[in-house]
Formats: sequence, structure tokens, C-alpha cells
Amino acid sequence: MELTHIEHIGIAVKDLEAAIAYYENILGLKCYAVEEVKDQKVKTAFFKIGQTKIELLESTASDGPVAKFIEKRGEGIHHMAFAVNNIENALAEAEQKGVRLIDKQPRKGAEGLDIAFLHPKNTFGVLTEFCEDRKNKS
Ligand code: CMX
Repeated sequence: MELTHIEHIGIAVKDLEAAIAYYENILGLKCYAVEEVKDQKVKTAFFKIGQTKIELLESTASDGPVAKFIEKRGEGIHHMAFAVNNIENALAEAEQKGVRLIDKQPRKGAEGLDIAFLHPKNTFGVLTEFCEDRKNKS
């Protein structure tokens, strides 16, 4: 598979507005988008730093993955997302090499990207996401 860069780092927070204020007022980054991803039960806020984004994640439901994560492990880094050239190929290769897939097929995530997750129990404790940006490909 071909990973091109770290697309984003996902950070679970309890209060999106308070976290946005920290990233803007202390770190001096600019929040350029806030988007709800209903499917994932999260509200997200995005910042760009170089080629990489930071995605803040606030849960919108007590049974959502981010709410469960915060309950169990507290706020903090939730996942790391790699940009890949071909997400189906990357998933097939990971599975063939014995990694448990959370998503066997890509689905739509924030910013219209095609996304899929690998299980953290097989990735040394880091929930790993593959992302492919098909809309910006010619
Ligand atoms: N990073 C590392 N480990 C994690 C984790 C994370 N983000 N989330 C859960 N775990 C750990 C748990 O602590 C647990 O470990 P222990 O068994 O040692 O306690 C283990 O994984 C399994 O946990 P679980 O309770 O059986 O499973 P959950 O129901 O908590 O589900 C997971 C975990 C990763 C399968 C689920 O959160 C998932 O499917 N995630 C993918 C989707 C997602 O995270 N969406 C939110 C972001 C969406 C976006 O970016 O737009």
C-alpha cells in the first residue's frame, strides 16, 4: 500500500467550543470548518497545520464511539489517519496481512473523504484510519 502523509490526527474532547478556543487562542491555529458526522455521532472541528489536519471530536450521543472512548480513557488522541492512494487496496492488503478491519468497505467521513478504520487491538493501541480524497482527483 502507499501512504502519502498523515491526513489528520483525531482528538476526543468533551467540549468542542472550549477546545476550539484553546487551539485558536493559545496555539494560534484557525478553525476552518465545523461539521457534524451523524453516522459517527460526532461534531468535528478542523484545523490545518502544513499538510496535516487536526480534527477535534465531540460526541453527539452517549453511546457513540467518542463518548465511549472518553468514558473509558478520558480526553486525548483518539485516532491517526493516513492518506492513501487507493483505500480498497490498502484495506485488502491490511486484512490479507492479518489486521482486523473495523470497516471492510470505505464509507463517507468528514469533508467528503472515503474513510475506513483498522482495529486498535491489531495496531499497537492506535485506532488507525485510512482516507482517500477522491473528489480532488482528476
Ligand atoms: N484508540 C485506542 N484504543 C481504543 C480506542 C481508540 N480510539 N477505542 C477503544 N479502544 C480500546 C478500548 O479501550 C478497549 O481496550 P481494552 O479491551 O483493553 O479495554 C478495546 O479498544 C475494545 O474496546 P471495546 O469496548 O470492545 O470496543 P468499543 O465498543 O469501545 O469500540 C472501536 C472500539 C475502536 C471498535 C470503535 O470505537 C470504532 O468502531 N471506532 C471507529 C469509528 C470511530 O471511532 N468514529 C469516530 C471518529 C469519526 C471521525 O473521525 O469522523
